[in-house]
Amino acid sequence: MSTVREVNFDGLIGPTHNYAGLSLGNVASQANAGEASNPKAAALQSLSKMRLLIDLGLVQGFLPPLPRPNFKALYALGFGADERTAIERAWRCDPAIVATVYSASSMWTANAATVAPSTDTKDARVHFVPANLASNLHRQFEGSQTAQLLQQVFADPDHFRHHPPLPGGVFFSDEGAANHGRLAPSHAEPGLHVFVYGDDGARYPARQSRAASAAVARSLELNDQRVLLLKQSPAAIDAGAFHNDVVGVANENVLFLHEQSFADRDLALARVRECAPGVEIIEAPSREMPLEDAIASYLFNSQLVTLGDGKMALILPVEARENQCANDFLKRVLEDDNSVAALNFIDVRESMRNGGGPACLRLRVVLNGAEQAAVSPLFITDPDGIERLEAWVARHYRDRLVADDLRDPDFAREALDAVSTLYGMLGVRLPN
Ligand code: SUG
Repeated sequence: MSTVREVNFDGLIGPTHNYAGLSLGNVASQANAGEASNPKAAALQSLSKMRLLIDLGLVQGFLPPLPRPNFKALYALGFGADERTAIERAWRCDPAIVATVYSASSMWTANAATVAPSTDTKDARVHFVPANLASNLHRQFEGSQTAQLLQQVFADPDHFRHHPPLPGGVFFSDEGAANHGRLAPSHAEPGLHVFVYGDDGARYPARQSRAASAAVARSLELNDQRVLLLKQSPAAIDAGAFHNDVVGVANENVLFLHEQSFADRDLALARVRECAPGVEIIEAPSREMPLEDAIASYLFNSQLVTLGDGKMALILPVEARENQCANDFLKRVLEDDNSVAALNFIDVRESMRNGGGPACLRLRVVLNGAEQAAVSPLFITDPDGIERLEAWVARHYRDRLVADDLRDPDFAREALDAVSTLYGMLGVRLPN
């Protein structure tokens, strides 16, 4: 039996999780701006999701939250050289700036990087391009720190190759694996890399540029014949699909998606069929599943995972069960003759209210046996590890956070101390 498997690295939700309405075009982020958040519930939800995947027999990795607030950024913006002064002055200047440095957005590790397995790269190593997340201020603080974390997780240069985030800011705006899917007969075999970019024509900003997708494909050192660049539908972006993973997900030979994912649907699917022979496309037609319902339910922002028996399961947000169209469509998917054998619904409502479903919360890395052995065990968890993380959350997190709390320098210290305690407990170096 092949020892190649996909390992998911979930983002553990940090103690500053809040609803600041920072993401234009992200319907949930905009709708919940200013609401009270519950960081403790958020983190426990993310840990329950990890536990479910372990129970399903998968290897589960995680990335600890990045330290927030990001005082380095406030100092660099000229707000002063000590924590109290910097928060106070930044708040007086513009509370939105304070919100950006507090954001716990590193939880959405689908945006951490784009990853290519060693079967697909020229030097037969696993390649990582951390996303520059240039489209949003709060997210562009992540790239360099995430890169440092990934280098700790995948430290062995014989197996892993790390590239820097793309330079050039918005000219090469890259949001990582959320706009990338890999199709292959199985995880172990060479795959087709499908990069989906946005373009002009949408009311909301397209957060992945074509130039960035092409640059990521080059950096990953993929075979040109196995790269497909497809344009996202402006209608999907305008309806709230700010990342392509809001309207589709791929796993091995299966592509599960909404009819309105691509600008030119017929051409896109024809190209996919041509480049990935044997692909199984499970498509939700708009008449059965209006785009608005697809986005409200985050049906396609599910994890599609292969279980030990080779069958596939969808890990879906509970919102997909609550939405009539999504629920009916899912019932049909289960009854039809296709690879999806099971549905698992999970509650990640705290993240969902910022536009982050199950698929946003994980970075997928396909690894062979030797590569799995080379991954730092500090970042792989099991039921006991989950319990330790839950105890840490219970000890350090608040169960209510509102915008005004962010101006309190004591809360800033509390959050930073909690995260450095965690890094100390795990034996992981804090990124700077
Ligand atoms: O980048 N929300 C994130 C959600 C990311 C979801 N990821 C994927 N689809 N893969 C974003 O828009 C909202 C933060 C706030 O408003 O406080 C936010 O950043």
